Amino acid sequence: MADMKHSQTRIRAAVMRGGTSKGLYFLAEDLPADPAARDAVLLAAMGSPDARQIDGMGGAHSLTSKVAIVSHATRSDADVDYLFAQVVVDEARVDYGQNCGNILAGVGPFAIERGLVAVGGDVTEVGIHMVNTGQVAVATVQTPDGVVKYEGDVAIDGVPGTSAPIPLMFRDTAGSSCGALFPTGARQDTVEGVAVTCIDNGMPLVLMRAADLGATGAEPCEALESGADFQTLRERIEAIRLALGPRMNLGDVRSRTVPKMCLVAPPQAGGALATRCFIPHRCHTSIGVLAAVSVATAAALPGTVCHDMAVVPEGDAPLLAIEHPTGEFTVRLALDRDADGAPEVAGAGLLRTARWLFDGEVCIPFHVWAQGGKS
Ligand code: NQM
Repeated sequence: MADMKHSQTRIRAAVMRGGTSKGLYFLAEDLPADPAARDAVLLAAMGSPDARQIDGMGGAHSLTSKVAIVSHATRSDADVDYLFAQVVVDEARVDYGQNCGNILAGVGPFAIERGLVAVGGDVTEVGIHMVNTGQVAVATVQTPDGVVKYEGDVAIDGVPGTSAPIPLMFRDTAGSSCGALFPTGARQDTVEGVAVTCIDNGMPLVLMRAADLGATGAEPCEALESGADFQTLRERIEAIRLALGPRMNLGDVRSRTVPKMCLVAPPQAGGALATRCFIPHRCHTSIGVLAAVSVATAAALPGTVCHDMAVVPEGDAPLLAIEHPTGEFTVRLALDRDADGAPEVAGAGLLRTARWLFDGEVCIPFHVWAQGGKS
Protein backbone atom coordinates (compact mmCIF):
# COMPACT_ATOMS: atom_id res chain seq x y z
CA MET A 1 0.00 0.00 0.00
CA ALA A 2 1.45 3.36 -0.95
CA ASP A 3 2.20 6.12 1.47
CA MET A 4 -1.06 8.05 1.01
CA LYS A 5 0.41 11.31 2.30
CA HIS A 6 3.17 11.50 -0.29
CA SER A 7 1.73 9.81 -3.32
CA GLN A 8 -0.62 10.63 -6.11
CA THR A 9 -3.41 8.67 -7.72
CA ARG A 10 -2.28 7.29 -11.07
CA ILE A 11 -4.94 7.06 -13.76
CA ARG A 12 -4.46 5.22 -17.04
CA ALA A 13 -4.64 7.70 -19.92
CA ALA A 14 -3.48 8.25 -23.47
CA VAL A 15 -2.51 11.53 -25.08
CA MET A 16 -3.72 11.70 -28.66
CA ARG A 17 -3.89 14.21 -31.43
CA GLY A 18 -7.35 14.06 -32.90
CA GLY A 19 -7.51 16.07 -36.13
CA THR A 20 -6.25 19.57 -35.28
CA SER A 21 -6.84 19.17 -31.53
CA LYS A 22 -5.04 17.30 -28.79
CA GLY A 23 -6.20 15.85 -25.51
CA LEU A 24 -6.34 13.13 -22.91
CA TYR A 25 -8.28 9.96 -23.69
CA PHE A 26 -9.66 7.91 -20.80
CA LEU A 27 -11.74 4.82 -20.38
CA ALA A 28 -14.75 5.90 -18.31
CA GLU A 29 -14.04 3.03 -15.88
CA ASP A 30 -10.68 4.58 -14.97
CA LEU A 31 -12.24 7.87 -13.84
CA PRO A 32 -14.42 8.58 -10.80
CA ALA A 33 -18.08 7.70 -11.36
CA ASP A 34 -19.25 10.73 -9.40
CA PRO A 35 -19.46 13.69 -11.84
CA ALA A 36 -18.10 16.29 -9.40
CA ALA A 37 -15.13 14.08 -8.49
CA ARG A 38 -14.54 13.37 -12.18
CA ASP A 39 -14.46 17.09 -12.98
CA ALA A 40 -12.01 17.73 -10.16
CA VAL A 41 -9.77 14.98 -11.56
CA LEU A 42 -9.96 16.38 -15.11
CA LEU A 43 -9.13 19.91 -13.92
CA ALA A 44 -6.14 18.59 -11.98
CA ALA A 45 -5.03 16.42 -14.92
CA MET A 46 -5.05 19.41 -17.29
CA GLY A 47 -3.71 21.95 -14.79
CA SER A 48 -6.76 24.22 -14.84
CA PRO A 49 -7.50 26.89 -13.86
CA ASP A 50 -4.29 28.51 -15.04
CA ALA A 51 -3.60 30.41 -18.26
CA ARG A 52 -0.40 28.35 -18.76
CA GLN A 53 -1.77 25.05 -17.35
CA ILE A 54 1.74 24.70 -16.00
CA ASP A 55 0.79 22.11 -13.36
CA GLY A 56 -0.96 19.76 -15.77
CA MET A 57 -1.09 18.20 -19.20
CA GLY A 58 -3.11 20.92 -20.93
CA GLY A 59 -1.54 22.99 -23.69
CA ALA A 60 -2.82 26.44 -22.57
CA HIS A 61 -5.34 26.70 -25.41
CA SER A 62 -8.90 25.42 -25.66
CA LEU A 63 -7.80 23.26 -28.62
CA THR A 64 -5.33 21.41 -26.41
CA SER A 65 -7.41 21.22 -23.23
CA LYS A 66 -9.81 18.52 -24.35
CA VAL A 67 -10.79 15.14 -22.99
CA ALA A 68 -12.45 12.04 -24.48
CA ILE A 69 -14.15 9.64 -22.06
CA VAL A 70 -14.84 6.35 -23.80
CA SER A 71 -16.84 3.29 -22.75
CA HIS A 72 -18.86 0.40 -24.20
CA ALA A 73 -21.88 1.66 -26.11
CA THR A 74 -25.15 2.19 -24.33
CA ARG A 75 -27.06 1.93 -27.60
CA SER A 76 -27.30 -0.92 -30.03
CA ASP A 77 -26.48 1.18 -33.12
CA ALA A 78 -23.00 2.07 -31.86
CA ASP A 79 -19.85 0.30 -30.66
CA VAL A 80 -18.71 2.83 -28.09
CA ASP A 81 -19.92 5.85 -26.15
CA TYR A 82 -17.79 9.00 -26.40
CA LEU A 83 -18.35 11.77 -23.88
CA PHE A 84 -16.42 14.93 -24.74
CA ALA A 85 -15.23 17.27 -21.98
CA GLN A 86 -13.87 20.74 -22.66
CA VAL A 87 -11.64 21.60 -19.70
CA VAL A 88 -11.72 25.38 -19.50
CA VAL A 89 -8.16 26.69 -19.37
CA ASP A 90 -8.43 29.61 -16.97
CA GLU A 91 -11.55 28.73 -15.00
CA ALA A 92 -12.29 25.78 -12.72
CA ARG A 93 -14.95 24.49 -15.09
CA VAL A 94 -15.48 21.46 -17.31
CA ASP A 95 -18.02 21.96 -20.08
CA TYR A 96 -20.03 19.06 -21.53
CA GLY A 97 -22.34 21.35 -23.50
CA GLN A 98 -20.58 20.87 -26.82
CA ASN A 99 -19.29 18.05 -28.94
CA CYS A 100 -15.87 17.90 -30.63
CA GLY A 101 -15.37 16.31 -34.01
CA ASN A 102 -11.58 16.62 -33.92
CA ILE A 103 -11.15 14.70 -30.68
CA LEU A 104 -13.74 12.29 -32.16
CA ALA A 105 -11.13 11.34 -34.78
CA GLY A 106 -9.00 9.69 -32.09
CA VAL A 107 -11.86 7.74 -30.51
CA GLY A 108 -11.90 4.90 -33.06
CA PRO A 109 -8.16 4.14 -32.71
CA PHE A 110 -8.37 4.52 -28.92
CA ALA A 111 -11.33 2.12 -28.67
CA ILE A 112 -9.46 -0.48 -30.75
CA GLU A 113 -6.17 -0.06 -28.84
CA ARG A 114 -7.96 -0.44 -25.50
CA GLY A 115 -9.81 -3.56 -26.66
CA LEU A 116 -13.34 -2.14 -26.72
CA VAL A 117 -13.67 -2.84 -30.45
CA ALA A 118 -12.24 -5.84 -32.29
CA VAL A 119 -10.27 -5.32 -35.48
CA GLY A 120 -12.52 -6.09 -38.43
CA GLY A 121 -9.96 -6.57 -41.23
CA ASP A 122 -7.80 -4.13 -43.16
CA VAL A 123 -10.18 -1.41 -42.04
CA THR A 124 -12.38 -1.34 -38.95
CA GLU A 125 -15.58 0.67 -38.79
CA VAL A 126 -16.34 2.08 -35.36
CA GLY A 127 -19.81 3.40 -34.59
CA ILE A 128 -19.38 6.17 -32.04
CA HIS A 129 -22.28 7.40 -29.94
CA MET A 130 -21.52 11.06 -29.30
CA VAL A 131 -23.04 11.27 -25.84
CA ASN A 132 -22.98 15.08 -25.58
CA THR A 133 -25.41 15.50 -28.45
CA GLY A 134 -26.91 12.03 -28.94
CA GLN A 135 -25.95 11.15 -32.55
CA VAL A 136 -23.85 8.33 -33.94
CA ALA A 137 -20.81 9.00 -36.13
CA VAL A 138 -19.00 6.30 -38.06
CA ALA A 139 -15.19 6.35 -38.15
CA THR A 140 -13.22 4.08 -40.48
CA VAL A 141 -9.84 3.17 -39.01
CA GLN A 142 -6.98 1.57 -40.95
CA THR A 143 -6.14 -1.75 -39.26
CA PRO A 144 -3.91 -3.82 -41.56
CA ASP A 145 -2.32 -6.87 -39.90
CA GLY A 146 -4.65 -6.51 -36.93
CA VAL A 147 -3.22 -3.26 -35.58
CA VAL A 148 -4.13 0.41 -35.87
CA LYS A 149 -2.08 2.13 -38.54
CA TYR A 150 -1.23 5.76 -37.87
CA GLU A 151 1.23 6.40 -40.69
CA GLY A 152 -0.11 7.30 -44.10
CA ASP A 153 -0.15 9.89 -46.82
CA VAL A 154 -3.09 12.10 -45.89
CA ALA A 155 -2.36 15.71 -44.95
CA ILE A 156 -4.88 17.89 -43.13
CA ASP A 157 -4.30 21.61 -42.93
CA GLY A 158 -3.23 22.71 -39.46
CA VAL A 159 -1.17 19.54 -38.82
CA PRO A 160 2.39 19.09 -40.13
CA GLY A 161 3.19 15.99 -42.15
CA THR A 162 0.90 13.16 -43.20
CA SER A 163 -0.92 10.30 -41.48
CA ALA A 164 -3.36 7.47 -42.19
CA PRO A 165 -6.82 8.70 -43.17
CA ILE A 166 -9.77 8.38 -40.79
CA PRO A 167 -12.96 9.11 -42.73
CA LEU A 168 -15.81 10.31 -40.49
CA MET A 169 -19.45 10.11 -41.50
CA PHE A 170 -22.24 12.05 -39.82
CA ARG A 171 -26.01 11.77 -40.21
CA ASP A 172 -28.89 13.36 -38.34
CA THR A 173 -26.76 16.04 -36.73
CA ALA A 174 -29.29 18.81 -37.45
CA GLY A 175 -30.33 20.52 -34.23
CA SER A 176 -27.80 18.52 -32.18
CA SER A 177 -27.71 21.00 -29.30
CA CYS A 178 -30.31 23.60 -30.24
CA GLY A 179 -33.22 21.31 -31.23
CA ALA A 180 -33.46 22.62 -34.82
CA LEU A 181 -31.13 23.24 -37.75
CA PHE A 182 -32.13 26.92 -37.73
CA PRO A 183 -32.96 27.32 -34.02
CA THR A 184 -34.37 30.86 -34.25
CA GLY A 185 -36.85 29.63 -36.87
CA ALA A 186 -35.33 31.84 -39.59
CA ARG A 187 -32.40 31.46 -41.95
CA GLN A 188 -31.40 35.05 -41.24
CA ASP A 189 -31.97 37.39 -38.31
CA THR A 190 -30.70 40.84 -37.45
CA VAL A 191 -29.05 41.21 -34.05
CA GLU A 192 -27.30 44.35 -32.81
CA GLY A 193 -27.73 45.67 -36.35
CA VAL A 194 -25.83 42.74 -37.93
CA ALA A 195 -27.34 40.09 -40.24
CA VAL A 196 -26.71 36.63 -38.79
CA THR A 197 -27.51 33.00 -39.55
CA CYS A 198 -27.90 30.79 -36.49
CA ILE A 199 -27.34 27.17 -37.44
CA ASP A 200 -26.68 23.86 -35.70
CA ASN A 201 -25.72 20.93 -37.89
CA GLY A 202 -23.62 19.31 -35.18
CA MET A 203 -22.24 22.52 -33.65
CA PRO A 204 -24.20 25.65 -32.69
CA LEU A 205 -22.79 28.48 -34.81
CA VAL A 206 -23.60 32.10 -35.51
CA LEU A 207 -22.47 33.16 -38.98
CA MET A 208 -21.84 36.84 -39.74
CA ARG A 209 -20.48 38.43 -42.89
CA ALA A 210 -16.94 39.64 -42.10
CA ALA A 211 -17.55 42.79 -44.17
CA ASP A 212 -20.54 43.74 -41.97
CA LEU A 213 -18.15 43.90 -39.01
CA GLY A 214 -15.35 45.77 -40.78
CA ALA A 215 -13.23 42.68 -41.50
CA THR A 216 -12.22 40.80 -44.64
CA GLY A 217 -12.15 37.22 -43.38
CA ALA A 218 -8.47 37.02 -44.36
CA GLU A 219 -7.07 38.38 -41.08
CA PRO A 220 -4.55 36.35 -39.11
CA CYS A 221 -5.98 34.74 -35.99
CA GLU A 222 -3.79 36.69 -33.57
CA ALA A 223 -5.00 40.03 -34.95
CA LEU A 224 -8.64 39.07 -34.54
CA GLU A 225 -8.07 37.55 -31.14
CA SER A 226 -5.99 40.24 -29.50
CA GLY A 227 -5.23 43.07 -31.95
CA ALA A 228 -6.25 46.55 -30.74
CA ASP A 229 -7.83 47.22 -34.16
CA PHE A 230 -10.36 44.48 -33.56
CA GLN A 231 -11.40 45.31 -29.99
CA THR A 232 -14.73 46.73 -31.15
CA LEU A 233 -15.32 43.75 -33.44
CA ARG A 234 -14.76 41.37 -30.50
CA GLU A 235 -17.13 43.34 -28.28
CA ARG A 236 -19.84 43.38 -30.93
CA ILE A 237 -19.46 39.65 -31.55
CA GLU A 238 -19.78 38.90 -27.83
CA ALA A 239 -22.87 41.14 -27.55
CA ILE A 240 -24.44 39.25 -30.48
CA ARG A 241 -23.53 35.91 -28.88
CA LEU A 242 -25.07 36.76 -25.53
CA ALA A 243 -28.22 38.06 -27.19
CA LEU A 244 -28.60 34.91 -29.28
CA GLY A 245 -27.92 32.27 -26.59
CA PRO A 246 -31.53 32.10 -25.34
CA ARG A 247 -32.93 32.39 -28.88
CA MET A 248 -30.83 29.38 -29.91
CA ASN A 249 -32.23 27.39 -26.97
CA LEU A 250 -28.84 27.45 -25.26
CA GLY A 251 -29.91 29.70 -22.38
CA ASP A 252 -27.55 32.17 -20.78
CA VAL A 253 -24.27 31.52 -22.60
CA ARG A 254 -22.01 33.89 -20.64
CA SER A 255 -20.04 30.95 -19.25
CA ARG A 256 -20.69 28.44 -22.04
CA THR A 257 -18.41 27.49 -24.92
CA VAL A 258 -21.29 27.63 -27.44
CA PRO A 259 -22.45 29.09 -29.71
CA LYS A 260 -19.23 29.50 -31.68
CA MET A 261 -19.05 32.71 -33.71
CA CYS A 262 -17.93 32.58 -37.33
CA LEU A 263 -17.05 35.35 -39.77
CA VAL A 264 -17.72 34.40 -43.39
CA ALA A 265 -16.42 35.96 -46.60
CA PRO A 266 -16.29 35.04 -50.28
CA PRO A 267 -13.65 32.38 -50.99
CA GLN A 268 -10.13 33.75 -51.31
CA ALA A 269 -8.20 30.62 -52.29
CA GLY A 270 -10.42 28.76 -54.73
CA GLY A 271 -12.62 27.11 -52.08
CA ALA A 272 -16.29 27.45 -51.22
CA LEU A 273 -16.17 30.10 -48.48
CA ALA A 274 -13.62 31.86 -46.25
CA THR A 275 -14.05 31.64 -42.45
CA ARG A 276 -12.62 32.90 -39.19
CA CYS A 277 -14.13 31.21 -36.11
CA PHE A 278 -14.19 32.36 -32.50
CA ILE A 279 -14.55 29.35 -30.14
CA PRO A 280 -16.08 31.46 -28.67
CA HIS A 281 -13.35 33.94 -27.59
CA ARG A 282 -10.11 32.47 -28.88
CA CYS A 283 -9.79 32.51 -32.65
CA HIS A 284 -9.63 28.97 -34.07
CA THR A 285 -6.32 28.37 -35.86
CA SER A 286 -8.30 26.28 -38.38
CA ILE A 287 -11.96 25.26 -37.90
CA GLY A 288 -13.77 22.63 -35.86
CA VAL A 289 -15.09 19.51 -37.59
CA LEU A 290 -18.76 19.94 -36.80
CA ALA A 291 -18.31 23.68 -37.18
CA ALA A 292 -17.12 23.03 -40.75
CA VAL A 293 -20.12 20.75 -41.35
CA SER A 294 -22.44 23.49 -40.06
CA VAL A 295 -20.74 26.17 -42.22
CA ALA A 296 -20.92 23.94 -45.32
CA THR A 297 -24.59 23.31 -44.61
CA ALA A 298 -25.31 27.04 -44.36
CA ALA A 299 -23.38 27.63 -47.59
CA ALA A 300 -25.52 25.08 -49.44
CA LEU A 301 -28.91 26.31 -48.25
CA PRO A 302 -30.56 29.39 -49.80
CA GLY A 303 -31.48 32.27 -47.52
CA THR A 304 -28.46 32.16 -45.20
CA VAL A 305 -25.95 35.03 -44.86
CA CYS A 306 -23.35 33.04 -46.79
CA HIS A 307 -25.29 31.21 -49.50
CA ASP A 308 -24.96 33.94 -52.14
CA MET A 309 -21.23 34.50 -51.56
CA ALA A 310 -20.36 30.78 -51.41
CA VAL A 311 -19.18 28.72 -54.38
CA VAL A 312 -21.09 25.43 -54.05
CA PRO A 313 -20.50 22.77 -56.72
CA GLU A 314 -23.54 21.27 -58.47
CA GLY A 315 -24.95 17.87 -57.59
CA ASP A 316 -26.20 15.95 -54.58
CA ALA A 317 -22.79 15.17 -53.08
CA PRO A 318 -20.84 18.43 -53.42
CA LEU A 319 -17.36 18.86 -51.94
CA LEU A 320 -17.03 22.20 -50.16
CA ALA A 321 -13.56 23.46 -49.24
CA ILE A 322 -14.09 25.67 -46.18
CA GLU A 323 -11.15 28.06 -46.04
CA HIS A 324 -9.68 28.88 -42.62
CA PRO A 325 -6.54 30.56 -41.19
CA THR A 326 -4.19 27.63 -41.90
CA GLY A 327 -5.66 26.25 -45.13
CA GLU A 328 -8.95 24.56 -45.92
CA PHE A 329 -11.23 21.84 -44.61
CA THR A 330 -13.14 19.81 -47.20
CA VAL A 331 -16.63 18.60 -46.33
CA ARG A 332 -18.71 16.36 -48.60
CA LEU A 333 -22.40 17.04 -48.10
CA ALA A 334 -25.15 14.52 -48.84
CA LEU A 335 -28.04 16.58 -50.20
CA ASP A 336 -31.68 15.48 -50.44
CA ARG A 337 -34.61 17.43 -51.86
CA ASP A 338 -37.75 18.29 -49.94
CA ALA A 339 -41.24 18.00 -51.47
CA ASP A 340 -40.76 21.39 -53.19
CA GLY A 341 -37.37 20.40 -54.63
CA ALA A 342 -35.43 22.63 -52.23
CA PRO A 343 -32.09 21.22 -51.00
CA GLU A 344 -31.83 19.61 -47.56
CA VAL A 345 -28.63 18.35 -45.94
CA ALA A 346 -28.98 14.69 -44.95
CA GLY A 347 -25.41 13.93 -43.91
CA ALA A 348 -21.76 14.84 -44.22
CA GLY A 349 -18.46 13.10 -44.66
CA LEU A 350 -14.89 14.28 -44.16
CA LEU A 351 -11.35 13.13 -43.62
CA ARG A 352 -9.37 13.48 -40.42
CA THR A 353 -6.21 11.89 -39.09
CA ALA A 354 -5.14 11.09 -35.53
CA ARG A 355 -2.04 9.92 -33.74
CA TRP A 356 -1.44 8.14 -30.47
CA LEU A 357 1.24 10.27 -28.81
CA PHE A 358 1.67 8.89 -25.32
CA ASP A 359 0.37 6.02 -23.23
CA GLY A 360 0.70 5.95 -19.49
CA GLU A 361 -0.74 7.25 -16.28
CA VAL A 362 -1.64 10.77 -15.39
CA CYS A 363 -0.94 11.61 -11.74
CA ILE A 364 -3.56 13.33 -9.61
CA PRO A 365 -2.78 14.70 -6.14
CA PHE A 366 -4.38 12.52 -3.48
CA HIS A 367 -6.35 15.43 -2.09
CA VAL A 368 -8.21 15.53 -5.41
CA TRP A 369 -9.05 11.84 -5.65
CA ALA A 370 -7.66 9.68 -2.91
CA GLN A 371 -8.64 6.36 -4.34
CA GLY A 372 -7.04 3.76 -2.09
CA GLY A 373 -4.98 1.03 -3.73
CA LYS A 374 -4.50 2.97 -6.97
CA SER A 375 -1.24 4.66 -6.12
O1 NQM B 1 -16.51 21.70 -34.22
C1 NQM B 1 -13.06 23.42 -31.44
C2 NQM B 1 -11.92 21.61 -32.51
C3 NQM B 1 -13.18 22.23 -32.00
C4 NQM B 1 -14.43 21.53 -32.07
C5 NQM B 1 -14.12 24.21 -30.86
C6 NQM B 1 -14.64 20.63 -33.21
C7 NQM B 1 -15.96 20.63 -33.89
O2 NQM B 1 -11.37 22.08 -33.47
O3 NQM B 1 -16.46 19.51 -34.11
O4 NQM B 1 -13.81 19.87 -33.63
O5 NQM B 1 -14.97 24.66 -31.62
O6 NQM B 1 -14.09 24.42 -29.66
O7 NQM B 1 -11.46 20.63 -31.91
